[in-house]
Amino acid sequence: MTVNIGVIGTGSIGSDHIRRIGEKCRGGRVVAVSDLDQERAAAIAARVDAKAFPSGAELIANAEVDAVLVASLAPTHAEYVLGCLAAGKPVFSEKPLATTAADCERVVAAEQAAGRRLVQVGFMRRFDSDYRQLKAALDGGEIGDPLMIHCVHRNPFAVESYHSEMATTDTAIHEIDAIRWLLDEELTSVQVLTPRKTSRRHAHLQDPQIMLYASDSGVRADVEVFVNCQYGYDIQCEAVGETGTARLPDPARLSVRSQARETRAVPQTWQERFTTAFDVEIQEWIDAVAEDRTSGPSAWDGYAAAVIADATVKALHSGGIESIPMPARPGFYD
Ligand code: ISE
Repeated sequence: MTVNIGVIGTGSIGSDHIRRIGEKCRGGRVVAVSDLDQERAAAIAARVDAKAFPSGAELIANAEVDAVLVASLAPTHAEYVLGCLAAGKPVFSEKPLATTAADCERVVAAEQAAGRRLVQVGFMRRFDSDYRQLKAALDGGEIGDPLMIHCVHRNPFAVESYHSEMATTDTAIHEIDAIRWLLDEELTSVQVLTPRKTSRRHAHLQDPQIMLYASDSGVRADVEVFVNCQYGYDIQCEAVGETGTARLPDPARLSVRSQARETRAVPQTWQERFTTAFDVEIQEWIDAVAEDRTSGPSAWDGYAAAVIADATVKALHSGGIESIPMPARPGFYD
């Protein structure tokens, strides 16, 4: 069966997904698109032989659309995901599932009321082969029980509209999900440290930041977010266990020795670093929709990340240690 997909939002990630569904993935095709910028939607629709819809709601309602991919602006995600649940259609929502934990809670409630899992959230680290190897090493007991996780998330520069809270909601949200997934545990408290600010930032921004988390079993995880590091897009993660450590390899790049130096390129963008992970993520989603089963990060994972993000932003402002009020996970999401 070919899954007929409607894509809401044709900005950078949305058009990237449209391209990968057409060129890289099997079993799906884009039949419908919508965007606030209707001209852009029409141009993309013409290019991929899809229909442009004036609104996301009309796209969701269209009978030809089997499943929906939401890649619009973050504050609109919840509304479209709720629309898909009401229509009984599988939906992939780019991260975040919603910009507040309260809106994520509405999605979780609506999905349970629908009686089956229809939502996958775009936490794409889980589809990266390096992260998967790290997870397998932890699950296989290769380093014994985990004690600490050290994460680094650096971007070369941040645009002026990027504000201090986005270090959590836009950037560290990836590590928040990755840490929960790697440990298979919830996070219980958070503190945010604010080092000396880089002079290479827009004046309003606290950059860098260090988030310190504790988990249910007492594992400590630290996340350095530094979004004006100048030199590249650099993602690191190391787990320290009782009998060893496991860390993400550096992305495979040619190492050149010449003129008494060794040099190796550093990726510059998230697209460059994670393009294959995105391909795998969307392929696995299409396969799951075609086979009428669930896969990948759930609406509960989206909700849990939002609860942790809310507490992290609170900790940024308070400077203290904030507890994370995580409700018990409903059996529906086991
Ligand atoms: C962006 O939204 C991403 O998801 C990137 O992975 C992250 O590095 C960046 O900081 C975010 O703004």
